[in-house]
Amino acid sequence: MTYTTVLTETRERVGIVTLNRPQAMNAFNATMLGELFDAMEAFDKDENIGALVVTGNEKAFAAGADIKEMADATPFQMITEARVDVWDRIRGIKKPVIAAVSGWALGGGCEFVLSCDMVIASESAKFGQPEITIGIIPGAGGTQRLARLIGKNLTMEMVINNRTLSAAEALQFGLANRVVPVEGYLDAAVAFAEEIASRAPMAVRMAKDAVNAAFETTLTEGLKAEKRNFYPLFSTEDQKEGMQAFIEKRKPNWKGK
Ligand code: DAK
Repeated sequence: MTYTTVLTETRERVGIVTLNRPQAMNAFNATMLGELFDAMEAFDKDENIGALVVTGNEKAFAAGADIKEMADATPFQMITEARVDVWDRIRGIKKPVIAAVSGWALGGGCEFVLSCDMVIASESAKFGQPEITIGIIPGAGGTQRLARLIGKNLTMEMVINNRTLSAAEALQFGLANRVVPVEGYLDAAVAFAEEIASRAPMAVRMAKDAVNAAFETTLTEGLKAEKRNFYPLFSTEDQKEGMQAFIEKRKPNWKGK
């Protein structure tokens, strides 16, 4: 598949998608959004891939939705046009998605990061929801996912008063898993993803699904969801292999089934 606004690359069992509109600080226009999710879904279907990394460039992960593209939109267009629904496609990705963030992650860029499963931030990463400065509010989940992740008061400050978070603050408040030097930040994220991609694929898939249930429902329902994902793993060859390998004091050899 040839894309015009994203680059794709495979390293071992990791699929990398790089946002590639540097002239616009990687702002998401309709084309880039579609290509981003097409590329992610292709990696998700590829059994040689165990985890995904999405990144931008050193200066900008993504500066949000393309303001020039949406400046004249009507509410009707915002509701009906495909570019709005498309943001939800990330929820269908079954494999772990790691955001490798350097520079600006603003507006929809920050919201996309919040929709990923884990975040590796370079020391220059900056996260913010500046929509208020252009007369709107976050529309791709920022108010909800940020509030769940970092709490209400700081979310209010970010959303209402354009407070940005540094990489160190993102780590402190649980938005980033690790902060790494700018130089080599993508390699660090890929190494992190490679470790995840080397684990038992079905268990990884069930684990992601179960953790996500914690954000969708009550504790009682969430515990049921966890059980629903736990028991079937005992029908996989990888569970037998994993436990036998432990007993035999050797490394497991995963089959992905
Ligand atoms: N859109 C379009 N172009 C952008 C852009 C953006 N978001 N951000 C930057 N650019 C363009 C600039 O216009 C400039 O283009 P030229 O003038 O050279 O043609 C070029 O990128 C370089 O930007 P700057 O000259 O401004 O570079 P600086 O280093 O001075 O500043 C910056 C970098 C990232 C701090 C600044 O560019 C900036 O503040 N950008 C805008 C950030 C922002 O306001 N983002 C929020 C956008 S609103 C929804 C889903 C999603 C959304 C809404 C609804 N639904 C599903 C309902 C999302 C909304 C948003 O994200």
